Amino acid sequence: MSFKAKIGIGANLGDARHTVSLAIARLAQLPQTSLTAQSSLYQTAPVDAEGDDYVNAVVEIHTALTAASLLLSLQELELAFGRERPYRHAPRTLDLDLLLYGDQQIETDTLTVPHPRMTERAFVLLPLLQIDPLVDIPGKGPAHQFADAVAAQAIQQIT
Ligand code: A4P
Ligand code: MG
Repeated sequence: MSFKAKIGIGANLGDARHTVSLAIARLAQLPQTSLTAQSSLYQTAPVDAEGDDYVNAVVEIHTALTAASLLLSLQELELAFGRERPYRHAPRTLDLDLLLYGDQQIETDTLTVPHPRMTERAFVLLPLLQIDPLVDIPGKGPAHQFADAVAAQAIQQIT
């Protein structure tokens, strides 16, 4: 069985634009997985965080990996890009968030899906709506209804 998943990508250390592009290529190479859509890259002001502007993007994959093993693969990729975790919301070379996994709602010690803060963030919502304008957030409804509330957040399409 295969699931459609959406992954949020963010970086604000080093050559963030290059990192995000490489990360998308690496996601396409995950086992039992194909990349089915990718948003533009966006330059975004940090939200609840410090440091330089971020580069953000969202991709869609079809995958036979379980949500748990997909999360492990995302964390391995973060480490491969030199991610360190000195403190919460610290600047990061690469952050990969599992936003949506099929129509599932998941709540474990290590994984919450849909990603709990995705509806409050332009850097997630705008790229997500770019690749899937009618996307539904399980438990919350159509994603587009949250776009107005984040309209004041600074975000600029760069590719
Ligand atoms: N975890 C639980 N659910 C998930 C999920 N759906 N996807 C757990 C990924 N991880 C999930 O994450 C901490 C723990 O969350 C993991 O161990 C995993 O088991 P983390 O990546 O180590 O820490 P973090 O990213 O610093 O914290 P968090 O809470 O994930 O932060 P957010 O909400 O991801 O926010 N501003 C702009 N402009 N662009 C950004 O990309 N990103 C953040 C991080 C803040 N501000 C930003 C951006
Ligand atoms: Mg994260």
